[in-house]
Amino acid sequence: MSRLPSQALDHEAPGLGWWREARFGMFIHWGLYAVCAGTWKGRTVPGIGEWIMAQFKIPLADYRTLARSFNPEAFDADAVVRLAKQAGMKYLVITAKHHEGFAMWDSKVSDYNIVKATPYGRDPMIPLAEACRRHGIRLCFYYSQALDWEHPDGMGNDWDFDPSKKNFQRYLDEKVKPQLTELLTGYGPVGLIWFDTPVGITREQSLEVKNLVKSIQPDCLVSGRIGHGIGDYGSLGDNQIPAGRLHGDWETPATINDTWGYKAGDRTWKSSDDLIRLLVDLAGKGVNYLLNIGPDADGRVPEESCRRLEDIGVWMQQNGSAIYGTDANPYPYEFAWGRMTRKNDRLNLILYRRDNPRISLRGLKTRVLGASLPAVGQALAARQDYDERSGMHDVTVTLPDTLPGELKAPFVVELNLEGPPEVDETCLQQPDHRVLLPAHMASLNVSPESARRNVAVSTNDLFAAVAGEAANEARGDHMRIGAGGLVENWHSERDSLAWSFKLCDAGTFDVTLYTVAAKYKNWVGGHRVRIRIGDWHATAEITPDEVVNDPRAHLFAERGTRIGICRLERPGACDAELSAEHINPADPAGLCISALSLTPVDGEAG
Ligand code: H79
Repeated sequence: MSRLPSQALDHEAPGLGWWREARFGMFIHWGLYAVCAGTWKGRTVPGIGEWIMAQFKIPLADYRTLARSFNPEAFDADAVVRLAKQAGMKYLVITAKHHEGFAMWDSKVSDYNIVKATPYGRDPMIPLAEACRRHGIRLCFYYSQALDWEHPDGMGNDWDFDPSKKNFQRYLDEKVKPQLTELLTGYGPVGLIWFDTPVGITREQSLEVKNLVKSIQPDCLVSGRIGHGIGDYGSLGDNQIPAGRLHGDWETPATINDTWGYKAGDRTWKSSDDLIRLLVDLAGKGVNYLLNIGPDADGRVPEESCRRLEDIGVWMQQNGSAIYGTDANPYPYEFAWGRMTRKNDRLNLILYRRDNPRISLRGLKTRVLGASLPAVGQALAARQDYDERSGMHDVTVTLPDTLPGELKAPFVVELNLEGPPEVDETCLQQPDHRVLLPAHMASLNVSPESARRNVAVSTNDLFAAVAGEAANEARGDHMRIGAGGLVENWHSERDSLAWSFKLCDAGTFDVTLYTVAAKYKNWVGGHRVRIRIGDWHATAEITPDEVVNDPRAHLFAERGTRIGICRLERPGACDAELSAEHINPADPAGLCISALSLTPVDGEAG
């Protein structure tokens, strides 16, 4: 069973239907930081560009002069919306006000806005709203409700303003609420307000802000980062890819390179293929993908972003039916061959490669009525078996000898079922003989001593606020399964993990344990673990034997450690246990587990 947290809602948000159907949206980060393009007085900001003011503690009096040279004459609202539409995106979220505090619309609340303070002198949200209406894209606004480096009472700016003199409520009343009122009354229907980084905001204050939104536009959604678990849907961490299916409504905001706001030197462009895989990966886990572009100070969208969005659009044209309006993979785990989504009585198998003449699926109990390649309307032969001795269900679909020319990986194989899919939710040995035991499917054995060290996480902790928007988790400082599906915060040698799984064929396996670093931190390792699988056991030191090269590991460094060779003689129910003999105190993340994998040694298994 999957133990990934679910987004606990105290209500069913009205108007969430379009958002669930959409699955894919465009994020736009645009503000004064685009003028710096990542550099201030010859110094380039490490990391994300829109944080330059805070990173260099630029005095407000200096930062605000950027407005004088902000003249984005090349901004073409219609072209931006067409770019989103062509990419297959269904909603668009633009930074009305980011942490810097600068309003990107004609705000009467403060002159610190694009109309009053720049030579441009126009409100880009007007043509943007019109273009969204014209092209059928939902217009949404990002609004930083807690961090505001311009207002003396906003959170975050402690270089111009004395934190001890701040009255945060005054900032909410003087700036946040009147500005949100403008955004919700001046531009027609707003799909959602994307709140972010709820540092230093109380539950009551988050509720006040949410209630204000609903009082003006009852159907306008609020993002999970409003704080305190009261959003209409959950927000994963920036660029976070969970390890398995999530329950409830989730979204991951993500970048095409590494920055959100335009940063001239950031050349870390993900490939179109990687971006398509990320979209597929998230859809398979029931997560919306909100993919960012950062226009420059002229208002131009970087060429690299445009090209990648066009590539995604071509793929979506052909394969969108496996993404839009779908639910997560009914299996709690992911597959080596690709991902799966579900729509009613249909399963969409999205294959990353065509490296086998057949695709086999274990554990599907529902009868398969037919299989096809929907993109080319070609039926495929499918066989379904049930082995009474092992209790194992098997489906095998035969792929054509060569894929039709217009089909490019990842490609979709559709399975039409007699009813809603019913699947075996235990970890199963896969048809390629591999066994993957993901951390989120483990049962945790937290010792009473560890469990007692439960602490409240302060809402002033920036990382807790962003990475832990899954704020509804009971957070303690003991071992737990985080929103991303990792076993994290393992600091006690008394704690352990266990999995049960089904083995179909006896064999000899390479056992590898995958461990992860804290976000943005280096991988440390150096722990000693003990692993038992059936009667076999081994101890090992966590060393970086294999570098995981997966987009998911981009911000969360992941390494595989070879544990040993294990022989499993008896097919059937098996179990595995992982315990810690020594946890390296030098690792800030503690022991953080992604998965245990058993790979058949060549020529042995089966
Ligand atoms: O809008 C984007 C980011 O600016 C915003 N969320 C996405 C959607 C965001 N707000 N807070 N954070 C991200 C956390 C920021 C962490 C960091 Fe830093 C900023 C890491 C490096 C720069 C703060 C400053 C922590 C270390 C240095």
